[in-house]
Amino acid sequence: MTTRDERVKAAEVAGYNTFLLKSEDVYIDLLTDSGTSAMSDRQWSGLMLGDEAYAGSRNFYNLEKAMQDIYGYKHLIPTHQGRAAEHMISQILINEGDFIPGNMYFTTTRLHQEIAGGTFVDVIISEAHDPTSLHPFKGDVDLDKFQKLIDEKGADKIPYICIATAVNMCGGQPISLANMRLVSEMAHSNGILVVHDMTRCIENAYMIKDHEEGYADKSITEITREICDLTDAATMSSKKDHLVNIGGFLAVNDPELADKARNMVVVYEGLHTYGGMAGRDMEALAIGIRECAEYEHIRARVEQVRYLGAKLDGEGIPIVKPVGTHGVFLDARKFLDHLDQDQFPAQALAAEIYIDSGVRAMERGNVSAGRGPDGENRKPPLELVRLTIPRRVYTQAHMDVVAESIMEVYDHRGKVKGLEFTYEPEYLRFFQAKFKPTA
Ligand code: P61
Repeated sequence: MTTRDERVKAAEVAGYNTFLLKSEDVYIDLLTDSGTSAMSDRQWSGLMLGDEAYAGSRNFYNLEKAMQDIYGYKHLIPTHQGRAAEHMISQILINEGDFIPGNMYFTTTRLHQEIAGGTFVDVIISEAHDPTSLHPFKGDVDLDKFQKLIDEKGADKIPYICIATAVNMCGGQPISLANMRLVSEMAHSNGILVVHDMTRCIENAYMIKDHEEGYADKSITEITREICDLTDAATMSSKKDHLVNIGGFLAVNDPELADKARNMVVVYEGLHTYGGMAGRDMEALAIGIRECAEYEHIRARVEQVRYLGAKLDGEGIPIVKPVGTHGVFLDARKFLDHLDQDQFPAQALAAEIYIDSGVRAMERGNVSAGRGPDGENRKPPLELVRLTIPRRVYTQAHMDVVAESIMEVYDHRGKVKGLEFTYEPEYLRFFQAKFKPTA
């Protein structure tokens, strides 16, 4: 525990950026669910079975088998985390001047597409940009938007469509299998590949089981396979669903694409049988892949997120609804409706919550979206603060403490000041930017 005075000081030193706080100054850490989940006894035991041979470690083959059993992709190229897989697939498939449609942007994904010479195009349904829309599958693709892009730019300028499961930036919102099937058909009939950002695929599968018609009696693994079978390749940040602190991979079906990726991984990550991970980490990951698909686990995980969401919603706090899979997202635009979007309300709100209680959250709005090619802030429709729940770490009592703090901040919301940059990095500015309160 820290005192309020200590937190006021810590927030100032961190430039009002929760990424720049020291974790020892944080009481309940809801910055991210990335690499922050608790490994099980079985995963910890796996660490002791590390085969640290440079080449052909037995842990690699266990990992490859676990990935193939649960997701069904043919080839596995391990990486140290998700963005390394995004880098490789972008460099291999995108040519200068290409367009890459996706169901909402993700920060690292879009950046790698841009670095490779591509332009990201948002084709998610409009409901995804509206925190109050109760659409049950806000991760769905708007097929008219996708078709329009094909008509306007030509299918030969679209190497692939990137489909995320449990779409992060709009609140961990699922895509339905019915929609995915149509997207896959439309893409493939135009010679466009489907690349799956499967970082939270198991969480999406739970949502499908929970409320897509016809799936209540299917298992999480059956649903997961059905999702993956509609796609050609996948990027994975194993730091989320897979319950490990580090790791990721690229998975592909086409052997030629696999060869290109294997050739590239040795340049940037390490040999193709470890890709930047230690043998022991691959073993813990192989075990995590199987554990995360267990119904009891995924149900407890998503329902804990829903518990916090229901609590805040019940108190009239503006949140993104329906509550998604990995966190509760506060609608900062509504919460701090006295601030202009260029005063970074979500950044200011995340800092204020930290000062109130030591709870650390993350900005997901104007700062995260960065600047467009014209140099202006992108000003995304969603201006959110993400209260992200790590897996198997916190209890419902922790959720109660978080809810109390949010309610307290809500009571004095009119006093919260906006922010302006004092330092703005070129890439992924939200990670390292610094701010000061506006006068
Ligand atoms: C997160 F503020 N997510 O949610 P890597 N795709 C998706 C992700 O959620 C994801 C990656 C790819 C993080 C960490 C993080 O703007 C940020 O293993 C859907 O982190 O490289 C990561 O996977 C990249 C936080 C990343 C951010 C980027 O907290």
